[in-house]
Amino acid sequence: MRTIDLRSDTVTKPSKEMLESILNAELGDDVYGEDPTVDKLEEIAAEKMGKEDALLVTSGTQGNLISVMANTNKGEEVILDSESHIYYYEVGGIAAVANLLVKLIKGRMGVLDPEDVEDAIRPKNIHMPITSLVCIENTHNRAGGTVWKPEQIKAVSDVVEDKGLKLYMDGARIFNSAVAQNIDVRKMARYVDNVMFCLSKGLACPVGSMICGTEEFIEKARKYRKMFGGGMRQAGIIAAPGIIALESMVERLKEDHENAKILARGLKDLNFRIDLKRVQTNIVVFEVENSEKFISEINKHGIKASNFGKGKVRMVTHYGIEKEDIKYVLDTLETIL
Ligand code: TLP
Repeated sequence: MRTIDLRSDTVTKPSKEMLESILNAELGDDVYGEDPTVDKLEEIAAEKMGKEDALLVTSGTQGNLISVMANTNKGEEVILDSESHIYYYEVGGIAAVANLLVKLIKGRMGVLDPEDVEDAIRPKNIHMPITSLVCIENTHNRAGGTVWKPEQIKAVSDVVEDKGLKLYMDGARIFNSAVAQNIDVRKMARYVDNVMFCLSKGLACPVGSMICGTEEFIEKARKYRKMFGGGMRQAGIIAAPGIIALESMVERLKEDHENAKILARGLKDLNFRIDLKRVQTNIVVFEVENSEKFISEINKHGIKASNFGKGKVRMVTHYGIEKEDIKYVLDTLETIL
């Protein structure tokens, strides 16, 4: 029986071209700043985001933690969406490691209202912590892969700038957002001080994420990366597929988005509760009576999905998932029902 793994786009396997690039990569010790392949990847990433500099990190979680710390001082407060990955899925690192307070606000389909952001910023008052950072997530994972439009980022950025804070974007899937809106990723990145994106999700790399920002920010980030054990030696073996990803895996995200839409419409036709407005990229979230039971049932047919809690199931389309796989999933669900 074949397996169709829709738990996440993190399950993607590298392409043949990526594997070959690893064999041919020019390597050096990146802690000494001597790996030319890492240097090249960092240059490309910075250029794509329209930022001065970039840094290869081990994972999105590490990139978020490093970035949050490089933007703040201990004891300060960070404004976050209540369903954000940083708050929800990163083991509380923002409190346990970064020693920051979090102020949660509720976004609408993953997008924060600038007025809510403004209201959440602490006034200057001797008794209060200092608000120093606002984080946004684009695409927003728990909202169902929803995108932030450039003007929505700008509106939050205007508030943040006015109050002298920093704006950070967890752009783990920023290229999905750009491709879905048919815009250059820089149109979004320009309004944030710094941004993280993942190579290891829809772009199909085996490992790695990038953080991008000013030279000063990246210098601080590099120090934190070392502190967290993320200084890697011949990291060119990770960077080489990253270069391929940025050069040739971005446009194909369209296929994942198309497959997600086919899947979502098929689920709706099968009478699953699903909000089609949220299916904007490669994530499909829908409701079932008992998500645990549902997932174990589909597992028997070789289909894997994630339990999103409260009767919600998440399926993510990605490199390696074809239209016929989506058809198989829908046919199988029809039979099970
Ligand atoms: N998300 C994973 C799981 O952790 C839930 C997934 O399967 O979607 N930001 C966002 C928005 C993410 O979705 C993720 C991964 C991360 C950061 C963390 O990236 P990694 O997994 O590389 O640490």
